[in-house]
Amino acid sequence: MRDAVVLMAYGSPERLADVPAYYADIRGGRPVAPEHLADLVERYRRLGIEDASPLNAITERTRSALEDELGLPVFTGMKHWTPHIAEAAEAALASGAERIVGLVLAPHYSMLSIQGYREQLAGAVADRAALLFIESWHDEPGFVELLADRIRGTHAHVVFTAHSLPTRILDSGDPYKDQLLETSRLVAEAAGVVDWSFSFQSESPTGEPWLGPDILDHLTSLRERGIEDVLVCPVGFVSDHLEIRWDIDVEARDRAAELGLRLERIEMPNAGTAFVQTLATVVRRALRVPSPA
Ligand code: FEC
Repeated sequence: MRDAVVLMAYGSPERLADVPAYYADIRGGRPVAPEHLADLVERYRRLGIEDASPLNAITERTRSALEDELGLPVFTGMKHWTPHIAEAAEAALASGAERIVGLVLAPHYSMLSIQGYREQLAGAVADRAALLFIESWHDEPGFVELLADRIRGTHAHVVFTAHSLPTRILDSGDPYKDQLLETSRLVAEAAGVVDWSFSFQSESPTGEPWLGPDILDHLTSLRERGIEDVLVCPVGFVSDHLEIRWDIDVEARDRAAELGLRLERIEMPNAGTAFVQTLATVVRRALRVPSPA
């Protein structure tokens, strides 16, 4: 059997001029308010994407390291930008793959996130190879241990975070929130941290209710409880990208400063060796190939 991996990520614009098309893709044909677009362009400008697009660069480093680790071809597919998931699927098929493992660089399943990756990949593969799609890896021991290492020994109150989603996901029994709380609990237990909480981040202005509490409100509540030091541990993301480098490093930090709170965040997994080895373990399990001793 010839195997290949399609490694999927959200995708990020390379240039400020790409932002309108990128945002339109995220909105999936629904209208974009001009003020929201202007705000997004400004966030990307302040992130400096014309010089370096962090998410795309980190995803390429992860892809290359995973390919070396597995000894299998790995192709990158982006949900909302280039190279698209369909292009990665074609490249995997062109490499002769009879089985394709689909792995998303997001650990938690939701019908509003991972399901979209699955539909794009399955549609592109179109039964031309067997598809082994990994739905979630939120409790993978290597991932839990890696995050536990980042918070072990802290004296700060640990706030685990993840991208919010519209509350309507709860009506259909979506496992997203439960999986997020499960990861947070496992990480805290592994690190021996008892002083922790969870909040959402990065809510989008779509006009419907989103899961809360949002981290900015949550910081206010923590300060009211007398907490002075916070360590943010984003469990729902794995890379330094807009949602980390803006929403946490700028917005949450500014709010913390206003409140007189000290706020730090953990170093993200990015393309680190232990993280790539964890991803390789997840892929090998899907292929039923034993991991090296
Ligand atoms: O660095 C970058 O350029 C990209 C960072 C980025 C990541 C990311 C991950 C997730 N999102 C999820 C859900 C939603 C929903 C909407 C939504 C909107 C945006 C916008 C930008 C954006 N997201 Fe994102 N997301 C990233 C970036 N996201 C930019 C649009 C402007 C804004 O709201 O700031 C609302 C869509 C709509 O309008 O209907 C829902 C989820 C994740 C984590 C899983 C994953 O990575 O796929 C869930 C990274």
